Formats: sequence, structure tokens, C-alpha cells
Amino acid sequence: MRHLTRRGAAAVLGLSLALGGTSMALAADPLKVRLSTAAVPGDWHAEMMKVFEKQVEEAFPEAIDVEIHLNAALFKQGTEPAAMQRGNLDMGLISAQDIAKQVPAWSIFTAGYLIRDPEHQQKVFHSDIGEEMYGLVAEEMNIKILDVAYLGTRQLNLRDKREVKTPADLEGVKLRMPGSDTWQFLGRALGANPTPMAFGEVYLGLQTGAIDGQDNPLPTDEKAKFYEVTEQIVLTGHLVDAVFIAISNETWKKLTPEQQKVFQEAAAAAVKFNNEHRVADEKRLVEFFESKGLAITTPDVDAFRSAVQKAYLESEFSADWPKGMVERVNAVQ
Ligand code: KDO
Repeated sequence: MRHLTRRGAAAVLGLSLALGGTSMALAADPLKVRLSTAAVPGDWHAEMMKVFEKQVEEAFPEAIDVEIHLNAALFKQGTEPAAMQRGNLDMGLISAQDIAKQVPAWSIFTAGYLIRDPEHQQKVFHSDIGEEMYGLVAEEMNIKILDVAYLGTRQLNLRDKREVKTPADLEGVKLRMPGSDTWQFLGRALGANPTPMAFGEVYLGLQTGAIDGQDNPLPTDEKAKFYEVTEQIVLTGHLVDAVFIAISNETWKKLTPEQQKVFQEAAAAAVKFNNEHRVADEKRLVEFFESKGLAITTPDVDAFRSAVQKAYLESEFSADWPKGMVERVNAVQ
């Protein structure tokens, strides 16, 4: 009996020590916040997240550990929202096209030639429009958008030189677009023959001739080295593109009010960093690409604009746009 009791006591002591150890370990473990994006290293939306990470970790060195995963290494491009919703991912850089898959009203922001420039983009999303549209994402996707960053203005980038003035000149051009309905629609609206392909496969697709071209902002053409395997950039400027810094509501709720405030401020600092660099690069890069032997041509942008706007207004997508939203977006000065 005595022996048993002693052993029992030792077991209880061991257990409590183990538990004590565990709870101490838990207290010391920072909250890991994992972010996934298809961005390549060096592209400004990848670099901006370092700014975010630094600001958050400097404020909470013991409590929070931000982990950035680039190149879609953690989750495939476009699957980040679902991963956040399943509780497998904390943060993602997500697109309006990703959101539109679940919240059809958001397809308005996938429309070509709606947002006019980076400044207009900031003003739209920091107005009551942003509040309303972010609210839909919170309600319907359980995801909180912290801020909007300028991904750049999308331009056509062709493997072989070609005379391109109007959408008719893109007939039969196998144009890689990311793989979702809204992206494919944009490719068709431009007059091309869109083909879906993940971002990570585009370089090889251009090199082998599996595709005739792709569209991306100039800084991405530089950082992903698409200029090495293409001969021309057509300055269509068809989409003033955005990425949204998003966090799952589950993770957001784990943060203290003070931490939430810092996350919000760090996202704003990241956006500022990204936008300044990206706008400067867009000015610098035409000359850089020319020095690499690419032809940089200007099409009849009005012809592209009217064809694309007409296609969207007549599309099934526009039926889901909140009433009066196009006019409200246009009215933002
Ligand atoms: C692309 O696949 O072309 C795209 O530019 C789409 C964007 O929404 C975004 O996913 C981006 O890729 C990646 O972040 C890589 O820059």
C-alpha cells in the first residue's frame, strides 16, 4: 500500500511537472502568423510584407512570429482564401478575382478600365465603398481585409513581335490569364484567346511557346524575368490591379486590441512602401525593357477601353454588381 501510494505520489508529481512544463512552454511560444502568396522574391508585394513583419515583430517580439511564404510554396495561387477559411492559413495576399469566386458583387473590381490609377484605387477602397465591400468579405468569407496594395497596371506582354492597335489584332493570340472565370473573361474582352495557367508556369510557357503572351504589371515582368522570353510589351493599361492584405477572422480574433491596431498600422506601412516603389518602377522600366531589346508599343487605348467596358457592362458579371456602384466608383476623385 505504502509503496503504491509513494509511486502514486511520484506519478502525480511527475504529471504536474510535465503539465507545468507544457503550460510554461505554451506561454513562451509566440503566435505564429503564416502568410502565403504567389509573389516572387523581390517583387514589391513580397518585399512589403517584410515591412509588415518587421513592424509587428518589433512591437511584439515575444508574442507574435510572422512567417512569409512566397512563390505559392505553401498554398497554390488562388487557394489562399479557402485555406484561411479551413483554418490552415492565417494571412494571404488575395485578389478581387479570388474574392469574386465567393462574393459575386466583387467581380466589379475585376473589370478592365474601371479603376483609373493607383491614387483612385486608394481613394475608392478607403471610402465608404471599401467599407461596404470589405464588409461583404467579412460576412460571407469570414476574412478581414486589412488594406489594399497597388499590384500595378497590367500590360500585354507578347512572345513574338506583332502589330497591335485594337482588340481585333489579338485574334487567335493564346494569352495566358490566371485560372478563374473573371480572369478568362478579361482575356476574351481584350480580343485574345485566353488560356488558364498558374503564375509559376508562365516563364516556361513563354519559353516553350505553349502560350503566345501573358499580362502583368511591368514590375512583375521584371522580377519574374518574363522579359527574357518575350519580345514586346503593348501598353494597354487594361487593369489597375490590386492585392488585398487579408487575415482570417479566426486569427484576427486571437489578437489583443493593441495587436490588432499594430497589424492595421503595419499593413498601411507595407502598402505605402509597396505603392511608392511600384509607381517609381513603372516609370523606370520602359527604358529598362528597351535596353533588353523589347519593343514597347502603344496601341489605340480608347479602342481597347470601349471594347472592354462594353463587354463588362453586357456581361453576366455586371448583374451582380451593387446598384449604382459603377457610378460611385467613377465619382471618386
Ligand atoms: C498573375 O497570376 O498574373 C498575378 O499577377 C495575379 C495576381 O492576382 C496575383 O496573384 C499575382 O499574380 C501574384 O501575386 C504574383 O505576382
